Amino acid sequence: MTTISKEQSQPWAQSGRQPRIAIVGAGMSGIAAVVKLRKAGYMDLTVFEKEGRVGGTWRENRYPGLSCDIPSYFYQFSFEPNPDWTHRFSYGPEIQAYMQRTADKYGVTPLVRFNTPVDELRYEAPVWHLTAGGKTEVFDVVVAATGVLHHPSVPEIPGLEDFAGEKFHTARWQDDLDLSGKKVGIIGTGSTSAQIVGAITEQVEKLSLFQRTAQWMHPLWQKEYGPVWKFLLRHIPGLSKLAYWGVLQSIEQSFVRATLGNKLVLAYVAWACRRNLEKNVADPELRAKLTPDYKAACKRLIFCSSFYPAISRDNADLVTEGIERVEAKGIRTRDGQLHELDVLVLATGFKVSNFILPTRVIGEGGQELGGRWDGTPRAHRAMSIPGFPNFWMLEGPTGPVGNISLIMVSEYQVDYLISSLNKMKRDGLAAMAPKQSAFETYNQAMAEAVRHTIWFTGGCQSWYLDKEGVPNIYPWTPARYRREMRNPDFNEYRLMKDVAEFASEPDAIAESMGAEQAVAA
Ligand code: N01
Repeated sequence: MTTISKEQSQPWAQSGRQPRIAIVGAGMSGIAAVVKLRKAGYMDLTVFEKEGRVGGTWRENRYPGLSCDIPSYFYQFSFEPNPDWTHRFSYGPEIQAYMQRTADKYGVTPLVRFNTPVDELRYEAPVWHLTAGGKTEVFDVVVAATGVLHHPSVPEIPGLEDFAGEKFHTARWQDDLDLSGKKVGIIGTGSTSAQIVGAITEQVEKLSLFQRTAQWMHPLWQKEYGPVWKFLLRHIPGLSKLAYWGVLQSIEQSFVRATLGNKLVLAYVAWACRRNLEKNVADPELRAKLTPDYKAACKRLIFCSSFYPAISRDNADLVTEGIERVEAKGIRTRDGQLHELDVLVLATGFKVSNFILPTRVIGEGGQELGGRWDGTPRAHRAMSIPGFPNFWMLEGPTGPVGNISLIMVSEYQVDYLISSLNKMKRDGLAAMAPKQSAFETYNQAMAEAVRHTIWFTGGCQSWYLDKEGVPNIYPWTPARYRREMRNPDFNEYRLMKDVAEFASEPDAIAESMGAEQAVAA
């Protein structure tokens, strides 16, 4: 622990100074946080970024075919409408350029300490001690904007280390690798894999796709935007907003309803996916292998029009026999066959239970976040955790992450954070954290409601499920989440004026740690 002066530990809302806010991560939610916090008058901001550029997922993912399956006019910041999107569904490099441009334009970039991963966050009421790059500093508020899909999940397949060719995870794409004339193997059949298969099959000598589970796919209605439309967007006031709102409504009324269990929309999605498969895969044997045995939209629905034509090509092989092991020359499947490969791509997804971990986060009473979660991360309204005062997450556990714009979700969450800071300022609070009881009520209601969603009833395994097999995802409509984020109920929080007094109350600490943990302690 660093020794700090009395002035440094004086609650910001009682001393009239600005709160020192640390934002961990300079991806899209970190950028949104800086822009909106500054607009709201919170100016003392420091962003810690583990890599050398802003952009988060769009900086890390550079694989061929990378695109966003959420329409461009909806996958943008509300404060930075872009009339120049070239396509209805933007390609990765264009989104990354937009992130960089926005960060530069709004003065985010100079606030970022690049190549500075945060090692530890320790709460010493009422401030956080943040250790990064061997240095410990004090902050009043910490905002974890670390994203969900950023820790590559590398499968434990025997022999993986023995492979003699190039081998990498999709989020670690080798930029200078020429795939022409190569035998390429891809393990995994999620959204990432579908986009890569669609993009590279034509150029490689042979593409072997190792499928453990077939996926339902909806066509992606891609379209290039012409100059007239871009001119209108630029010059007609409100047209950009209308486009944003139009897409929001169409998604909320269609795919969102499907995932939440609306039978009619689900029937449409199932029909559209089946028709997509039948129309685009002529070979009945291949079609059978590509037909999932669970309901459409149970896994994160894939939107892709290039996959079926690519996997139907003569140089593509869909391997459904299980993987026995990896060898120096390729992959041996359980039927004894060796699939020779020059390049092995792991499209095996991400460790989705980590969020800010493995950063050590230590809250009240010395409790560690990793231990508290124990592989089953939960949060109050996807943003805060009992026992971790003045600590907020963007895109934290239990948030709405299924088939909608995460930029929109992050912006709602930043608005909620600002309302909370304003409350602290108004009431001269030293700290706030959700009550254990409010956290439990929220999570129990969620656990009940999520059982009616297709993620639970659809009969599949997916990254939405936690280690208990329960979807860790917001089970109501995004419109409801929007209302909740706009109207915080501060009765759900412990609002602390005098932290020293609070810390000496055993009952309060027990509540903050959760009853069982406190008993064990
Ligand atoms: O990862 P995934 P992803 N042996 O977890 C397989 C977002 N995204 O990177 O289904 C063999 O979906 C696994 O098999 P199974 C989007 O939210 C968005 O593709 O578990 N196979 C599965 O097929 C998406 O949902 C866009 O049986 C193994 C695959 O690997 C999320 O990112 C674009 C295995 C992992 O699929 C993640 O997508 C791209 C093993 N040991 C991604 N382990 C947009 O357009 C795993 N698999 C916005």
